[in-house]
Amino acid sequence: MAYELPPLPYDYAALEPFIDTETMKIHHGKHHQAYVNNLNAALANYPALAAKSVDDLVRDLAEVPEDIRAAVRNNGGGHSNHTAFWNLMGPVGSDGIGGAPSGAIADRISADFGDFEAFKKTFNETTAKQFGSGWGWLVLVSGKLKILTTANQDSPLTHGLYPILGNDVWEHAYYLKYQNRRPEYLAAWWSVVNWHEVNKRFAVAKS
Ligand code: MN3
Repeated sequence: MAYELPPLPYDYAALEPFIDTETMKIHHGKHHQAYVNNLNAALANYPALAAKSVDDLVRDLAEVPEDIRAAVRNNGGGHSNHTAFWNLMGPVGSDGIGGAPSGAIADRISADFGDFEAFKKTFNETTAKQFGSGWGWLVLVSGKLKILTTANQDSPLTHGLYPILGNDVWEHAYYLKYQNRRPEYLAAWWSVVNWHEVNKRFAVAKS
């Protein structure tokens, strides 16, 4: 079965004023759709691979035949990363969106980074430095939270790590509103983080 673009779990305008409507329409409807289309094209002759969940496909990237591996890495990664990304954000003003974290992830952030402000600062500084396109991630390594970045659409899943939180730092995620001011986008983005979803993903990472 072919991969499909998942519907955005909220309105395109729901992240205003932090992420603008037009950026969300292009990012979801054009960029993410292109990853899905390109992935389906790459796997057209590989039904067994196309039957996997996109996360499993990316996790088992080493098993993908070499001639389509780069296409799967970029487009499978793009599909997996963006699917997680949409769910890791939520409508401004809703319960659990933005503000300080709650639940188990709040305790673990305090334990591993001192406090939420220190964590945010480290996450923003680390992801601001990612050269060109890529992602900033929060993952669990040997029971401890770690912040890392990947280039382009590379996924932590390929490295055996489950993404708990991730932010897209490619210019297409922010250029219309923030132009080249990535640090401003990074600072504003925390206002739309969905802490319910982060806690769900933290539970998966621990399991
Ligand atoms: Mn993107």
